[in-house]
Amino acid sequence: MVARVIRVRSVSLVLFLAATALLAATFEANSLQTTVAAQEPEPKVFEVVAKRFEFEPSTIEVTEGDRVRLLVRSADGPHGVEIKELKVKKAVPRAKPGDSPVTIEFTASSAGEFPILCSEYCGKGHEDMKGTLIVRAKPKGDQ
Ligand SMILES: [Cu+2]
Repeated sequence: MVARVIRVRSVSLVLFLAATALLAATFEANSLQTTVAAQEPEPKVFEVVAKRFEFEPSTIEVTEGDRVRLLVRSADGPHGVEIKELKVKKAVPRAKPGDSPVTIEFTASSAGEFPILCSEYCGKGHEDMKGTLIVRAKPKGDQ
């Protein structure tokens, strides 16, 4: 009987040690992840409204190499955001109260001016619904 109690105790001790080791390992992995995440550049965030028949703002300016995040909402019916050169294409649904915006993320990998198009037919002015993404060349000497 006594031996049995001791055995139960040592089993729980082993379990406790294993759990502690696991916890420590998890903690280490987590802090490692945090370090990696901290090295990634923070995205440049733009709130964009898509409406018949324009994007607001219609011009978005970033620097080459920037990570870009667009938070897009429709102010009326369904629209979409398409930047062909960057292989961006995402539908923006009809405006509904309480909706969260559509998130589009990409890296502005090369300098230039890229048309932002509406990818969903949204009415008579659809073809004219255009914005511009301006990617400025990275200043020289800046890595
Ligand atoms: Cu549209």
